Amino acid sequence: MAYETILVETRGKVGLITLNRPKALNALNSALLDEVNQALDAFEADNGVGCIVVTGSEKAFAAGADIKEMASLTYPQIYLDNQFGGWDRVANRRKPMIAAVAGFALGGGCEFAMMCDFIIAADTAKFGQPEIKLGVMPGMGGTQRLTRLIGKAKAMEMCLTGRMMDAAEAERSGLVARVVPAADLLNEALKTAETIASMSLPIVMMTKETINRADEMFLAEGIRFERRVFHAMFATADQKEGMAAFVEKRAPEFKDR
Ligand code: CO8
Repeated sequence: MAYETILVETRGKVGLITLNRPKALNALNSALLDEVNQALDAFEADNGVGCIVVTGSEKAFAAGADIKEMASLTYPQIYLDNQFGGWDRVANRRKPMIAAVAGFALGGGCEFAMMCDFIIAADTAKFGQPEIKLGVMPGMGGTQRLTRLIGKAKAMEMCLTGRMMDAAEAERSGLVARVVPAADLLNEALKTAETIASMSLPIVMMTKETINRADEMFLAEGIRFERRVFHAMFATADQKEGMAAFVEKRAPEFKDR
């Protein structure tokens, strides 16, 4: 499959998507969105892939939705086309996704990173929701996801002023899981993804689905959902294997696919 706006490869059990519009700092246009979804469709259909990493360049993960593509759209056009509705498909993937972010993650770029299950950031990363400066606001989930991740005070300040947050502040605020030296970013993200991909795939996917309930449900309902899924895990061979391996002091061999 030949892609024009992204590079796609598989490294062991990890699917890697590299955003590749260097002249536009990886601005997210419709072609890129379509290609990201095609690549994710293929990774999700491939039982050999256990985790997905999305990354950009040294200078930019992505500098936002493509402003040039959007600038002249009218309200009826953007509404009728459901502009960027395809991002909901990106956000609702079932396999785990890690964003490996160096440089700018602005506007839709920050929102794309937050759609992933967690972010590993290079010490060069800069996060921001500068849409207010363009006379709009975040439109790919940023008002909701950023607020849940870093809290109302910081989310309000960032969305209302458009200021950027560096990697250290992003880690302190809970936006990113971990900050690593820029030179190590891809290796660290791939290593983390390999660790996840070495686990039982169905158990990983059930865990992801259940953690996401924390955002979508009230606490009591979320805890009930967690218990149901936990019980269901005992119907898998991987649960039997994982616990038997611990008791027998050996490494588990997960096979459910
Ligand atoms: N869209 C299109 N092109 C872009 C974008 C973008 N978001 N960002 C950068 N580019 C282009 C520049 O126009 C420039 O192109 P050219 O060489 O043809 O002039 C090239 O990339 C390099 O950029 P700069 O020369 O500006 O590079 P600098 O290093 O000087 O600056 C910055 C880097 C600070 C990142 C700067 O490029 C910038 O401020 N970019 C815009 C950031 C921004 O405002 N992002 C938010 C976009 S809006 C958005 O994401 C809304 C999402 C929700 C939509 C939902 C719809 C339903």
